[in-house]
Amino acid sequence: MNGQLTFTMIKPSAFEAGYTGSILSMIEKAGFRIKSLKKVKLTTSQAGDFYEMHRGKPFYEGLVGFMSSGPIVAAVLEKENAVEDFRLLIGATDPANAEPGTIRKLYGKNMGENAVHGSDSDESASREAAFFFSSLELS
Ligand code: IDP
Ligand code: MG
Repeated sequence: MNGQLTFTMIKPSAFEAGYTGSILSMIEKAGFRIKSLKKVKLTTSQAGDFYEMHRGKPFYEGLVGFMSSGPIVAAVLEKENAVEDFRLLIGATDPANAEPGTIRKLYGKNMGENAVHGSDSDESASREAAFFFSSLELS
């Protein structure tokens, strides 16, 4: 059975552009409930740890620099089949390849500044939620 939770971040460029309200509205309209929510600014070290699995890839340094360049909004979302349904809602990693009507198509600029993060598995969702939120904030 697929899990009920996923984790998302509104990335610095989308936050800075003032898309937070519109993106959260799209998420709620798509049937996700916001379980936990906060605005934070990551240090480069924290962003580096969050994206640990990408360490060594050509885009890693740029990704870490970008994700620590300004505030982000982190959230845990609840819905049946959350991980898969949320990936459909956000669209492909590169906004240019994302389906019309998806969050990345609407609010992403390019492959790096693609508006939002979405967990890729139930295991990632658990790890990522615990990275940002205490057990009290997740209850
Ligand atoms: P995902 O966010 O769609 O799961 P991942 O492959 O997990 O994509 O990559 C994490 C993030 O790293 C992407 O959302 C994007 O911001 C950035 N990224 C991935 N591949 C590239 C690339 O080829 N160039 C620039 N940035 C990239
Ligand atoms: Mg990913």
